[in-house]
Amino acid sequence: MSPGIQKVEALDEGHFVCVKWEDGSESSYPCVWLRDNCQCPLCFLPSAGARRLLFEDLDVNIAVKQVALADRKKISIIWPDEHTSEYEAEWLKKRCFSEEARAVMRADLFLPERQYWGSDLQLPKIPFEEIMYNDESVYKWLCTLKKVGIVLLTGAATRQGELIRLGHRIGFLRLTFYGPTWQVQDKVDANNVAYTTGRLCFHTDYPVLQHPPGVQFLHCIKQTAAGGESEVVDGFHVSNKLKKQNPEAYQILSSTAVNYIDVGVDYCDFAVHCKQRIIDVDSRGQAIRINYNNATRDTVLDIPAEKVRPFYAALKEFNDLLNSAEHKFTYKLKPGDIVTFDNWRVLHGRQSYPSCSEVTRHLEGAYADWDVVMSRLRLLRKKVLNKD
Ligand code: OGA
Ligand code: NM2
Ligand code: ZN
Ligand code: ZN
Repeated sequence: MSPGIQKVEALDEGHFVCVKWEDGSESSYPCVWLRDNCQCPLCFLPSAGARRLLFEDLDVNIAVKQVALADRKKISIIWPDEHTSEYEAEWLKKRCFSEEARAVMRADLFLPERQYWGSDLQLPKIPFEEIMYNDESVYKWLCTLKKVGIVLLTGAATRQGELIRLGHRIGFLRLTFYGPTWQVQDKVDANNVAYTTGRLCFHTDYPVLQHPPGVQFLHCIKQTAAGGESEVVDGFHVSNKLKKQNPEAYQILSSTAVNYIDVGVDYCDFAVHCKQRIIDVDSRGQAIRINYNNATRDTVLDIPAEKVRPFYAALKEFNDLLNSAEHKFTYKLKPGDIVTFDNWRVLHGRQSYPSCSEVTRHLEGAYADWDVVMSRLRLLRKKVLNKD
């Protein structure tokens, strides 16, 4: 419950409304924002939870004509054209513009909390069947996936189709050129290096797509006796290390646009090209997505010749850090295991295994988008914790 309102007044010639709360704190709201967010049925469509007011009809220099405290839980504003708006105390409190209040709202909406890990990873595990019938378990799964970046689901059936069931628990899977789900096994004339018995060094999947899949699922249906072990590394943790140890390498990898290419036929024929920074950063220089697959990195490298060697040197530094014993975690999937991980953060690889005329190793894979996963997480949080 938010505190009631003690006092409300217009400041700065009506350009701000200052709310004094009963707990003694104060919040100041710009009038242009208040007018823009009028909640009346003319300005807002509750059934869509969306603004009806057109930007054309918003005066960005608007000032209040009159502001009043309707009761301790509501203020009302009369605008120069006599339009009237009401705002609830709780609604206002949540949208306070102070640094602290914005940080609370940000955390609530986007769950930015991360637990970094290295070889010490305690791989979180949840029984697959729990995910199938228990919403609380799905909530726990998705929260851990967001925070840690990897969760192992155990005890699924050892047949194709389990990832489709898992997808239904979130909403829907992400379709790509490799199909709604895809089969990782040794194939003749493989259209991807993943479909061989070769070692895969640390990579994120599908950096050739402009918006690479946020979440990846790999369901082990059959596992080879020799080889085929999995490796994972926390790409954000390693990026932070690189930034400290070798700021120049970090600068190069977070600014150089690298070409990726994928041409072939699978679900349908494709010719995909894209440019990505290997360490994608936000406006504050924080890593937000790793885009690195050495197999699909193009032969075309669109940078001046003198920048080529420094680029390779920087990538070597990053690749070495990824592979350091301190950072990587090794495990072997068992039939019935489904590893689920943040494909924007966690790089994965596998050891090679002997090739054989029979299929000795078979994983079914699928992708989901973070938008879909976070949406389900928010809905389940509301349901499980019974809050909004
Ligand atoms: C892939 C992949 C891992 C494995 O298919 O992209 O990384 O263990 N597979 O086969
Ligand atoms: N597969 C596993 O970036 C990539 O090519 C990753 C994708 C073939 C769907 C591999
Ligand atoms: Zn209105
Ligand atoms: Zn992969």
